[in-house]
Amino acid sequence: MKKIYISLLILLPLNGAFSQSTLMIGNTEVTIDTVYTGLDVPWEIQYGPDGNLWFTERKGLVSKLDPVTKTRTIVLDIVDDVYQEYEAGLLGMALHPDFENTPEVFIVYTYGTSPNVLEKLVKYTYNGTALVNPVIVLDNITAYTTHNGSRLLFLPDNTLLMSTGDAQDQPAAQDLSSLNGKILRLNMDGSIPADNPSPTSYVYTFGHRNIQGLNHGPNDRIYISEHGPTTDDEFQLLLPDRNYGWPDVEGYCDLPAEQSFCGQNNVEEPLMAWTPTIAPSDLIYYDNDAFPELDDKILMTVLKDKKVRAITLNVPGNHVMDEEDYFTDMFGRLRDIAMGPQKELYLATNGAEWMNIDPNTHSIIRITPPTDASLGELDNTGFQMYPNPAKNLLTIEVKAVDLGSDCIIRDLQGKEIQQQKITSPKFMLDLTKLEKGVYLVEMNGVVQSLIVN
Ligand SMILES: [Ca+2]
Repeated sequence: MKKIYISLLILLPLNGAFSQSTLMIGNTEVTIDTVYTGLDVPWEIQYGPDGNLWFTERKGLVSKLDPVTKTRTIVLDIVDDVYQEYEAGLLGMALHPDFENTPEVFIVYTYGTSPNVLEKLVKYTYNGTALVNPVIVLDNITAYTTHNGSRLLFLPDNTLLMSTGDAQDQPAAQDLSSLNGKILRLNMDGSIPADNPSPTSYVYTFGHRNIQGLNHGPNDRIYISEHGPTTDDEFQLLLPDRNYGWPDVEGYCDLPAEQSFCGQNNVEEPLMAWTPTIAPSDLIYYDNDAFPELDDKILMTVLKDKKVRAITLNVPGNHVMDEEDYFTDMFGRLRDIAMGPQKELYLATNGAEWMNIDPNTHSIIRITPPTDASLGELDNTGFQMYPNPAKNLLTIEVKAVDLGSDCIIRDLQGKEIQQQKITSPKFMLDLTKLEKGVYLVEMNGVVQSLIVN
């Protein structure tokens, strides 16, 4: 694959936010652009069969976003009904598996008033412009300001999995009569599937703390990610009727008390446990050779460590062979990931901090792998800069026409960080005062993105 230095032939976008650039990922040049920004904690994103990107915002909005025109339409506003504080709010969403014929959307949100916060799963119908006719599928689940799970996933048999958190009541995770600290399996009408581990219980798996990732992997397997306490975030293979250990086991069954508990309680150990914690969130299985670095890997968004972790599994899918990190510190905290029909990736970014300080850093970012056609169209216009990513020093080579103009470095909001007059066709920039992250380098109307690490 041919390597092209310059790639960014764009003007600054209207709102000053990160617009479009390209980036080498290994040997693959991908295009990166912001599909939408200025959001308030986009939590769940899913590419719909209608060609729109559907997403929730935690304060209580469901939107669909046309990824071509970048037009956002709010289809549900339940801000007044949602209890939103800290991690609670409108969280998970799943479109009906046959959405084109049955346009139903399932969402999970917290409601009530503190300290009596509850969580419910509600089904809406999309009438072409809005979500209407709410039907409660399951409610009165204990919730809290933190640890509310809420990922949804349809299985091939049209039953629905829903993760619930322990809602800070740790023993509930081992209590099979509680709906907390579980993955529940339901029929779409809220009834209990006859082939659940117990035909009288929603409980599918138990011993969970706070599952934030839930999705299909290769070979009909299902994988989850889960937040540990101060240690032991986990990546797990989901098997029905298994105990995942919390709060008696953290991470692997490695301490003496854990080994004893695991031996007696049918505990499924994680495939990976991460200490220090990274705060894993949702995941997808990527299966396309357009992006060979990511092909055949589980891609898991990571909040605290602000990256995508690519996990390589063995063929049976029960052992992690390798882990690699991508997009580290580029977009802030990463909450969710989705894939579109061109095998492009969408990331929901959640700012720089746990608290939602600056909603303008909450965005949906697109990463598009190359096609032969798009590679052929790229042109070597403008200036060259290298290395990229850069650490302390950046070398820039410009064309004669650029001499005398200004070289400006901006942040992704378009704010000017650094500026200098171009007096030489080749010069160096000192980057030691810049924080790690993505910047825009602008010269004579041409803008390129720069990663500082
Ligand atoms: Ca352990």
